[in-house]
Amino acid sequence: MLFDILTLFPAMFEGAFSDSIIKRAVEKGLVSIGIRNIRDYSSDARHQTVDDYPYGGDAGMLMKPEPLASAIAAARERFRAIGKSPTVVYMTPAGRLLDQNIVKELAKRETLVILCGRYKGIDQRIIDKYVDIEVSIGDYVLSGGEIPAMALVDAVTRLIPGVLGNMDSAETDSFHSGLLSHPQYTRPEVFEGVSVPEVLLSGHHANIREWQKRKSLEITRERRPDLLDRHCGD
Ligand code: 9WO
Repeated sequence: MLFDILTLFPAMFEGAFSDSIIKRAVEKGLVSIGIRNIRDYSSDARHQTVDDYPYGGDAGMLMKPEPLASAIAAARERFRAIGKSPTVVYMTPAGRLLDQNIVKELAKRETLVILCGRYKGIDQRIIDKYVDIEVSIGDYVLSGGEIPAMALVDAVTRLIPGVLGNMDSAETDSFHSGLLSHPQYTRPEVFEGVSVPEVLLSGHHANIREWQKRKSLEITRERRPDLLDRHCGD
């Protein structure tokens, strides 16, 4: 899986991908993450201008189309050189709400260019001409698309075969089955007077699996009944 992230704040990503799973995936050669500073693609050598006032007189500034188009072209060229045609993702509150199905789809694409907007957004002509999918991580406005981009890279990377030591972990991740996760416990057996559910101590795997599935369904029905409509019920 190859990522190319376009941002005005490359330093934001230094810590984000130094964690165990993503760092290990990069070290294993399963994932490559390029971070590209959009400002480097400004034609204005002196001021490296990347924003301008919006037509129509609205408040705020927009990201200019030229630096974005140049940065996208550079990312595309990186991938063209290895025979790949990347999917361009724009992180925006106006995008499709990210769910595990979209994550699975994007994980199949092999090469992703992720565009992180700032200011009040980007020139619409960039979206119309270059963006394949607009993605939101929730109905709120952040300062930019960088944090959503980190979330997307993390979620997609987890699905790349070989990234998680035990693929079963991804298989049993919340949402992988389409349901919320069952309650989970670890040692000590009694904590502040509360014991771990007996069934989990029984060693009876069939009963444990049945309890976990029942709890997942209960929690999902209570908190996210909308997910039950989509759950295949397997
Ligand atoms: C900024 C602004 C300033 C003055 C008046 C209105 C304004 N709207 C915005 C704005 O929406 N800025 C966004 C910043 C533009 C796109 C990049 N930014 C962003 C992405 N904020 N939050 C996201 C995001 C992306 C994905 N999922 C959730 C939030």
